[in-house]
Formats: sequence, structure tokens, C-alpha cells
Amino acid sequence: MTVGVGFCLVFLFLKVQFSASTQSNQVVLLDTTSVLGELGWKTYPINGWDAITEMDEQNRPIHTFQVCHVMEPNQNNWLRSNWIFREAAQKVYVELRFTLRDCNSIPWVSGTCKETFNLFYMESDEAHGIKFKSSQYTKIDTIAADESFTQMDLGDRILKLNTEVREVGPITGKGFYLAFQDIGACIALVSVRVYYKKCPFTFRNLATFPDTIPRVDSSSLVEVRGACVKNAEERDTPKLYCGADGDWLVPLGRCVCSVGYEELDGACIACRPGFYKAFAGNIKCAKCPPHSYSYDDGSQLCYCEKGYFRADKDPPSMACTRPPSPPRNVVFNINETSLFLEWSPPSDTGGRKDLTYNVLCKRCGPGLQQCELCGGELRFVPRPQGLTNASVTVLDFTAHANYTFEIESQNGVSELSSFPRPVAAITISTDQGGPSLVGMVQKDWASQNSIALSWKEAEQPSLPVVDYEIKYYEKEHEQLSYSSTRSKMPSVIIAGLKSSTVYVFHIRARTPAGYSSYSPKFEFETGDEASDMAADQGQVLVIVTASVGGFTLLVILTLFFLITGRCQWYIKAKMKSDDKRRAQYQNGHGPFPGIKTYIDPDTYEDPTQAVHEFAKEIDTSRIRIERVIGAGEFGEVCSGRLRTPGKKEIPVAIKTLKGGYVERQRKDFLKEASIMGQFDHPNIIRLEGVVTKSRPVMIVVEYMENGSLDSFLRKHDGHFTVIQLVGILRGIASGMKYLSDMGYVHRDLAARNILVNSNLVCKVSDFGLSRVLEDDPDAAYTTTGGKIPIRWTAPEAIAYRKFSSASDAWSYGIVMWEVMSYGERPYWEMSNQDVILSIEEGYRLPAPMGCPVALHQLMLHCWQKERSHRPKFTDIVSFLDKLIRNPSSLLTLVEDIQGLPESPGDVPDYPMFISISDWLDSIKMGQYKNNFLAAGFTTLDSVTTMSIEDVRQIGVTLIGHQRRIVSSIQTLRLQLLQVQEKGFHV
Ligand code: ACK
Repeated sequence: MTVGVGFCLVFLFLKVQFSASTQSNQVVLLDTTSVLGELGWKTYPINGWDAITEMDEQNRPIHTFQVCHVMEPNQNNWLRSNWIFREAAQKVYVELRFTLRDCNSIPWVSGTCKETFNLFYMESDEAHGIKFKSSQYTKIDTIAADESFTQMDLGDRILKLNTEVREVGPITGKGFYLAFQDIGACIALVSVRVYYKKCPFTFRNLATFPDTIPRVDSSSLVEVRGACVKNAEERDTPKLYCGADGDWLVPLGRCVCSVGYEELDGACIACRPGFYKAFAGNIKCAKCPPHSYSYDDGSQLCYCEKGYFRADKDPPSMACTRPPSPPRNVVFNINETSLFLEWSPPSDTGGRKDLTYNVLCKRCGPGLQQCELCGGELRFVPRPQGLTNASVTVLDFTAHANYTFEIESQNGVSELSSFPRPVAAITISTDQGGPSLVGMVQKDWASQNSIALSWKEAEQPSLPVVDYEIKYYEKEHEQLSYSSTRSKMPSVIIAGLKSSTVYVFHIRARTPAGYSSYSPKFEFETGDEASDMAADQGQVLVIVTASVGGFTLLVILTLFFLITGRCQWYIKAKMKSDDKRRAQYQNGHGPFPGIKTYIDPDTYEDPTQAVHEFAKEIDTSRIRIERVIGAGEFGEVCSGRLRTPGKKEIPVAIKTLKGGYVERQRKDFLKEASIMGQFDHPNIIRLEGVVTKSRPVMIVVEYMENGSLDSFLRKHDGHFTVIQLVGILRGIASGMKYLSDMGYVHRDLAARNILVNSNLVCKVSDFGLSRVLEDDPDAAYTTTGGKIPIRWTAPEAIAYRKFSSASDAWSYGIVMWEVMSYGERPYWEMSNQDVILSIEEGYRLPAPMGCPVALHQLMLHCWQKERSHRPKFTDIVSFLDKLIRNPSSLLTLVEDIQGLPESPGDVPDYPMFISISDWLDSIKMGQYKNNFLAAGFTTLDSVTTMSIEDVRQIGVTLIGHQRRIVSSIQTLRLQLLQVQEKGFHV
């Protein structure tokens, strides 16, 4: 008999809303909610499952399969899907949505009614039509409902839809069937969706990555090489890794836009006319520089305007330039042996700085019809060509000759221009001198130290006067020395003279053709004190102005010296303290002789300097990333291999800094390396090096095969001997002793921050929290952000941030508790606030089950309120060493000494178990249910009589498990006593 009629009616009313939520990384092979016609699935026997097709509100069919033969024993009803083509999938996911009726809500069905059904599959290369043999099918799983519904739910029309997803694979055949076996449940299978995951086609760093099917083995990644987008080229091979869930991970390398193209929204587009890009890279197209243009799209270079040029070595970003104009104002000075030519630079340098001059000499003798090039008899100092200064000295010329000098200016593009080069020319007769172009010289005034002179210009000089040279000397010391000065005007004031002294003056003019002869000698005398009185009147203003200016200058200079002096002092002091620090670190003169002192990287003005001081830069070509092993605070954590020339390749863990970081995050990320790089101890994670010069930025550390200690312990619950656990604790304490000796306070010591290698060696890691607390004062006090690890932190550190090695010792006590309880969460589900309050009230974590008294005593010692009473890490290490040397000291367990309570009220309020099965489940020993039952221990009463020997005899072989069971039996015994005293029965 079935209860199907009423049940099916319910489904006639069922209107299920499906939200089509296929993600981009899922490829759907089958979705019953999107099949419009008949599904055509087969049922065996024919009256087992019922197919019902309903229409939803949008008039789309809902294909539902129901079965509800709950009153009849031995049900075996099969429902088989159509053949499903596998496509590229290697592993598929089957998502089932179904409702399931609670057997307890159907009267009189106990024994026959079931609450599960089974999911099977069979691979095949083709469809088999109606042929069906259940034995050919492989079971995927038993499917149970998270929520079953009752008669009452039916009344309320609340249907509890369950969604279950199962993985199937690897599948190698072309396709497969799914089958559903009912063994007497009341089920409505509302939808079946079969899909596989892929990393979808994507663009990253200007490269495209094709659709990629992840590996069946969910822990390894598929390395995919990207192809650069159009008009882009490779810079470091672009790579992505396809993860098991269809996510792309760890972007490496990149492409960049080629010349003439720039990036816009992930594509490379051509530079517009008027713009150019000369190099491949992630730079924008630039505007054509001055005097250049581009007419076409995608220009690599701009063309120069007419008359402008670009020299070979000119960068494309430089303006086009032209040859310079000729030099100006050529003048000469000649004496018996040398001819000095001098000129002014051209008015137009052509826009360049590489200006030089060439001097060409032509000789036009009286007997010669035309000029000819001077022979090699002339010497030019420094040289005739490529002069960088606007002057040259000519030696060895012939007397009484006419020389014409052509001076040409040239620059880097002169050679490129086909225009004739303009020159400045001067003709010089080597007949020296000429009329003095200076007329009568007169003294305008004289003071004690100066004389003002003026003179008349020659009436009509054939060439313009460039300037005058005034030569003077004390009359009395004519033979000893003379001074000279220049003036562009026919007047001069000469200062710095002696008072009441006669001076001799000669003056000559300079024209483009050279110097004229000197004027005759003129003698003038400087004045005495009296002569200055009048002049002083006129000079007061000048002096006042000068002195005000002088004072200002004095102030500025004083400030300058003060500041620079300070800076010098500061820099020296800083260098001294940095050096001292470094020396301390290097020589090991820290607080503990022979042990280096930790240097806070924040004391470096430039954090990059700190990284490079303490960490080696690794070339990325030496690193091979193999797979992603987790997510760190700043990016993925991967495992891989590190090659070092001349050494064996070693396994490493690689922490990456994900792209898009800001400078602050980069600094914080690398700070951990600057800290870790200072340590060298077998119980501290070893830094191999950093990658900072290419992307992504990485920290490379030794690989720890067993990952973090908390999850490792949870995975191996009860598997270790007490001595092994003490060995783990000893390692951690030794690492912490090293850190505290170096003066480093960890602040986040917890089992999750200890890593375990394949030899069970534990190493302290994660040197990041000090940063979080330091930089973000709020983080210490937020309960939501969880930045401060309340459960692991000493009360004084929580209350007023007093972090010290003593607060690390408190955390160490918590780690001990985590280890002895195989990764239990300290203070279980208590809220952070309750933890703080209960610690304040004196509450401390009780000993974990099976914990030796000595170890719980040590924990309590670490949790002393007064921090100076807590043990030092050196005490902890030697205490644990003693325990290891004396294993018998670990035999007394906390449970053994608890004894019987003085009054029943002292017994903790343990839950009352009603079955062996409940009790074993509560202590996570459910796997031994059958051992107890088979040995005749069927009631809790009987269990309370068991000894450790009995427990061993029934087949509990692991010592940790024996201890856990026996200690729980002792508690049961106490409960029983208590209950009996109260007059209850278990
Ligand atoms: O518990 P786990 O397996 O161990 O997952 C985390 C994950 O990376 C994110 O931190 C693991 N991990 C971190 N450093 C290392 C390492 N040096 N060796 C192996 N696994 C590591 C950690």
C-alpha cells in the first residue's frame, strides 16, 4: 500500500520558483527545469517512481519525480536519466533539489519508511535505449535530506526544499547515465542539474586565456599560457592557473601594447593622428613633439616639419630641430705672435644644445686674384673644427698678410640640412695696430679709493666700437704690475684704489676688426678724507640699502647654516644609531650576549632598505609555482620549488601580494619578510628571500608539509602519544625563547600560526600582527574586526596594549591547551566579551581530556594575572625537557586526581546520555560503538564498571583514545553517583 495519493496531491499544488543561477564557470550538461518537452526518463519497475509534469507561472514545465511506497517493505524503485553527453568534463557535479517526508509524521510506517535515497551513475559511450541493469551502476552517495517535512508543513503548504550537490569523476566515457534508487522513502525529486566547472575564457594583463577544464585532482592547478591581444606583445610569459573550482588564480607575466598602440579597456588601440608611441609598453600615446606631425593612425614616430630634422641619437620625444644661425660679433686681438678670435653665439641655436663652431681660414694676398685656403702653416688652439667655446687662438701667421676667417656654427642636425650654411666672416690684416680710437681722457671725480673717468669717442670710426679696455697702475710702481678693466661706454669708475695716490691710465677701443692702439698715458690722483665728505652724502642710500639687504642675507645665511648644520648633525647621529643598531645585530651584542637583537623595520626611513638588508632578492626564473595552498592576508599562498645554482631544488611556500595593492600594503606585506629575515632558528620559519623587482611581489619561505598546527591536530585527533605532544610544545617554546632573547614580541602566538613539517617539527610563523596593532589602534579594540586575538591574548595586552614576552607566555599557555585538546577552540563558543569577563573573574581553561597534571599546571602558570609571575620561555623549555627525560611524570592525568566530589554539587553538570551511541558521539569516539555493543556493553550502567584494560580488550588500541574514553567513564561514574543520590535512574 502507498500513501502516494495524498502526497501526490500536494505536488499538484507545488509551484516551485527556480532561479536560474548558473555561474559563468559552470557548463550545464543537463537541467530538468529547462527541458520544455517530455524528459523521457525511465522507471523500473514501471509503478515505482511517478513522473509528473506541472507548469509554473511562466508556463514552463516542472518535471517532478515522486515516489512514496512507505508502507511496503523491501522497496527497490529505480529512476534512470537519459544518456548525458560528457563534453569536455572530467569531473561533473550533480545538483539535486528534492523534498522528503519525515517518517515520524506518517502513522504506522515504522520499519518500512525510509528517509534517504541513493544516487548512482554509469559511464557509457552511447545511449542504451531502455536497457537497464542496476548492477552496472556505481553508487555515488546516499542522499539524506537536511530538512524533511511533516503533515503539519503540508497543511501550512510549507515545503522544505533540499539541495544536495555531489561530485562524480573522473569520467572517461563519452557520456553517462544517472540513476536514483528509492528504498522506501517519500520523495519528490523536483530538479536535477548536471554541470561541470571550467575556468572561463578571460582577459588578464592584455592576454586572453581560453576556456580551461580544471584537473580532477582538486589540489593541483592547470597552468595556462595566455595569448597577447591584437597589437600587443609579451613581456614575461603571461600565465594564469586554473583552480579546481573554475577560478583563475596567480596571474603572472603580462603583455604590453606594441609600438603605435596604447591600452584602452583591455585592448590595444592605435594612436590617433598627431600622437605617436615609439616603444612597446604600458604607456600612453604621446602628442607629437614641437615641429613634428603624424597624419596616420598607429604612428610609431612623428615626422619633422620642413626645415627641421631629427639626429640619429635624438629620442622620438624630442622636438625636431634645425641648424643654427651664424655666430655674431666676431672680434679679434692680435699681437706679434698670436691672433685671438672671439665671437658671440648665434641668435638661433636651432633648438639644440650641441652647438660647435668650425673656423675656416682663407688668405687673400695682394698678388692673388682670388682667395685660397690657408695652408697648414697656421696653428689653431685648441683646434679649427668642433670648437665648443666661442673663441680660438691662431698662431704662426704671416706678417703683413690679409686673412679671412669664416666662422660657422653647427649642431647635431647641420649635416642633415641641404641648405648652404651661413657663416660669419672677418678679414684681418696682420699689420698691427691702427689709430687709437680714444680721444682726450678726463677725470670726472675722485674719492679716497675711486676715480671716475670719461673720454671722447673717435669722430667717425670705420667699425663700431665693441668696448674699451682700461689699463692702469700706480705711477710709483709702474714696473711691478698693472690692472685692467673693461667698459662698453666711454666712461668708467675704478674702485679699490689707494687714497692720495697717482695712477697712470691707458685706454684702447675694440672693434670687430680688433683692438686699436692705446691712447696716450693719462695720470690722475685719488682723493683724501676730505674729498669723501661730499661723495658720502650721495652714497648713504646705497649703504643703507646694502646693509638692510646684508642683514637679510645674514639672517638667511644663519638659518641656512643652522638648518644644514642640524641636518648634518641629525644625519650623522642617525647614521651612527643605524650603524650601531646594525653592528649590534651583526655582532650579537643585544640584551643577551651572543644573540642578535631584533631591529624593528619601522625604524628604517625607507622600508625597502630594510627588506634588502634582511632578505635576499630572488630572480623569478628560479621559482616554479605549483599550486595554491591557501589564502593569505595579502594574496594567495602557493607551494612550489626554488632553484639555487649549485644546490638542490627545494620545496618552498610562496606568499604573493595580489595586484592592485597600494604602496602601504606592499610595505606591510614586505615587513613580514624584514622581520623573518632576521631570524635563524630551527623552530622559526626560514625566509628564503623576496621578489620585489618584478610582479607579483612574493615572499618565499621554507615549505612545511603539514600546514598549520591547528588544522593538523584536528585532522589527527587522538593520534599522538603524550610524549609526541610534549615534543611539539618543546619545539614551539624553543622558537619563542629565541624570539624573546632577540627582543621580539610576537603578539599573535596561536596554533594557527605554527607550521608543521613532515618530521613533525613545529615552527613559529606569521610575523604580521605586530604591524596591525601598531598601525591601527582601533584594531585592538574592535570585537567585530577580530584583529586582536582575544582568546590568545593576555589581559594586560587586551586592556592597555602591554605586549611583552610575558604576554607571549600567556599565549603560549593557550597554545599548550590547543595542542593537548587536538585543536579545540579555546573557550569553545563563548563570546570574546565573555572570555574577557571570565578571565577577569579568575576563570581559567580546564585541563583537556587526557592531559597530564604537569602540563595543566604549566598552562595555569602561564595564565597568572600578574605578568611577572609567569614563567620565562627559558624556564618553559627546561621544564618540558625535564618532562621528556622523565616520561613517568606525565602519567598522572588531571582526571586521575580529581577524585570523588565532596558534595554532589561539585560535579559539573554534564549532559545525561541515554545511549552508548550518544555518549560516544559526544566525546567524538563514535567509531567504537560496535566494539562496545559486540562486547556486551549495551547500557551506560555497564560502561561505568569498565577499566582501562576492558577498554583495551574491546579493541580500542590507540592510547589517546583509551585515555579519552576512560576519563569520560570516570565522569559518567560521578554523574551516576549524583543521580543515584538524588534518587533518579539512568
Ligand atoms: O593550514 P594550511 O594548510 O597551512 O593553510 C594555510 C595557508 O597556507 C594560508 O596561510 C599554508 N601555509 C602558509 N605557509 C606555509 C608554509 N611555509 N608551508 C606550507 N604551508 C604553508 C597554511
